[in-house]
Amino acid sequence: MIRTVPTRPFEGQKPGTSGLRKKVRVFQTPGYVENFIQSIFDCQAGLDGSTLIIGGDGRYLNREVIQIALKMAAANGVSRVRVGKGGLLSTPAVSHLIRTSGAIGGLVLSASHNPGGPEEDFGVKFNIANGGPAPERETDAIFARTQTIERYLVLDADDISLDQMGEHRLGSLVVEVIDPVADYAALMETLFDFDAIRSLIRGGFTLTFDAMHAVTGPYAHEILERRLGAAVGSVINGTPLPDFGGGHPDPNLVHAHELYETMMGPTAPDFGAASDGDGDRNLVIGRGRFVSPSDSLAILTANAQLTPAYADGLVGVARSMPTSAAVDRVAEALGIAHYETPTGWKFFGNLLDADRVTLCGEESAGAGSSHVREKDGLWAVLLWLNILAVRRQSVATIVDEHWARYGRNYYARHDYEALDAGDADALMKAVRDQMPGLPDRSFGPLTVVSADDFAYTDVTDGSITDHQGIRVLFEGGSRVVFRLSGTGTSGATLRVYLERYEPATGNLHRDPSEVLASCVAAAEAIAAIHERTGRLAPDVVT
Ligand code: VG1
Ligand code: CO
Repeated sequence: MIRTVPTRPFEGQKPGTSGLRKKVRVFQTPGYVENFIQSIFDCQAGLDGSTLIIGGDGRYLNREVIQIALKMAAANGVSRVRVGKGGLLSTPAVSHLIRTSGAIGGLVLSASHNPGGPEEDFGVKFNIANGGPAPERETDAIFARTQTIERYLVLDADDISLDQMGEHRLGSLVVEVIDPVADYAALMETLFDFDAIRSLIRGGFTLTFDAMHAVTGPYAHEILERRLGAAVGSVINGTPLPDFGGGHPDPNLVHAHELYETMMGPTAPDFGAASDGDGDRNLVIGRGRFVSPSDSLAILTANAQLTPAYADGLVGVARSMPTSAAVDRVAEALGIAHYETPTGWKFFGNLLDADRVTLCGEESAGAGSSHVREKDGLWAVLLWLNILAVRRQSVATIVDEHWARYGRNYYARHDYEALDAGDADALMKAVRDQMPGLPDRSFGPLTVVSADDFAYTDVTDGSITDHQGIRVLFEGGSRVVFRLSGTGTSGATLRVYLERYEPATGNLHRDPSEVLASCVAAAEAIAAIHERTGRLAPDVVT
C-alpha cells in the first residue's frame, strides 16, 4: 500500500558544493531524509516508469536510507532501481551506471571525505541523466521544494535484502541488486592498456593503494590485485566500514599520513595512492615524491595521449578556479582550450556534454574525464599506472621532467575549520570590501595585479554563478584565493589557497612552505585571519 504522509518543511535542506551534507543525527530527525528525497522526486519530470541508480559509500545510515529511498521510489512510480550489493556504489560507478542504464538519475548516499559514524556526517547527492551532479538550477529547485513540501509518498513494505543479488519486488518496482564493481571494472578495461600495466607489475613494479576503509576497497581489490596482478595486500584498509575505522576518508597528507610515511620511508613501493569515502578523489605519491593534485592534473593532461582512451588527444581541459594554473600551461603547449570553473564537479558537466573538454580536475584531489560525469579516484590511479607502464620512469622523474619543461606552480591550501559562521562571513566581507584598493599594492615581494570575486558564466547555457571565491593575483603568476567551503557540517570552513609560479629556469626543488611564505603573509595582511578568527594557524595544510 502506498501511504501519503503529511509533513512540514525542515530548515536548511540546501545542497552545498556536493549535495546535502549534515550530521547523522540531523538526518535521523523523523521525516528529514524523506522530505529531501521527496523534494528531489517532485522536481523530476518523467519519474513515472523510469530507472534510478542508488548506492552509497557504506557509511553509518547507508542501508537504512537506501531502504527508505527504495520504498519512496516505489511509491513515486519508478519502475526499476539498480542498487549495489550491500548498498555500495562509488560515486563514479553510479555515474557510469546512470549513463549505461538509461536512468533518469541516481542517488549517492555519501558525505564523501567527511568522517562517518553516529556522531559524524551523512549526505545525499542527486545525479541527473547525464551521470553528473545536478546543476545549480536543479539544486535550487530542489531546495525551493523542501521549503513548501507538505507530504511524501512511501510504500508500506518489508525491507529487501541488499545482500542478495538479483531482482526483488517492491509493489510495482523492480529492485535489481547488482555487483557494484563489475560494470565499472569493465569500463576501466576499455580505457586503459591493462596488458601494459600487468607487464609493468610482473616486472617487479610495486604499489600500495589505501582505500581508507571506504567504498573503493572492493573496486581496488578486484582491479589492482585480481585483474592487474598486484600482490595481495597491495590494497590496504580495503573493507568498507560504517565509521571508516574512525578516520576521515580524506586522501590528503594529513588524513592519509600513514601512506605518506610509507612512501617517504625506506620500504616504499614504487607507487602509492588513496581515495576518499565515495571513491571520486585520488591522492598520488611516488616513492619519495608527493604529487600535488594540481600537478597531477597537469601531468595527466600532458601524458594522457600515451593511453588508449586518449590516444587521439584531448579537446580541452577544465580546472576549478582554486586549482593551480599548472594545467593551463600544458593546455597552451598542446594548443587546446582550457576553462576555469567554480569549485565542485557540477560545473564540468556541461563542458563535457558539449565536447569542449576531455579532462577536468580540482586541487582537492579530484580528477576525471569524459568517461563519466564525476571525478574518479581509481580512474586517475589507472591513468597514472598506464603512463608509468609506457614511460618506464619513476613518478619523481616524470614530475621533475614536467617541471623542467613547464616550470612549477608551488601550491598549498590552508583550511581553518569549524569557525564561527558570523566571523567567517565578516572576514569574507572585509576582504571583498578591500578588493578595489588592492591593485598595485605590494605585500613584501608580491605586487597585486588584480582582485575579484570569481563569477562564472556557463559557456553552454549562459547561466551565471557568482561569489565563488575572492582571487588576488600578483605579478608573475602568484595568487591567493579566499573561499568558504560548501561541504562542512559544523560552523564555517575558510579555505585559503596559495600559489607561486617558478619558471623552469628557477629553483624547482624548494620546500613549498618556504616558497609560499610571502603568499601566507600577504593573505594575513589582507584578511587578518588571526585577529578575526582567533586562530593562530590553519587546522589542515594540504
Ligand atoms: C570540497 C572541495 C571541492 C570538491 C568538493 C566535493 O568542496 O574543495 O573541490 O568538489 O569538496 O568533493 P568545499 O566546498 O568544501 O571546498 V567530494 O569528494 O565531497 O564529492
Ligand atoms: Co568524494
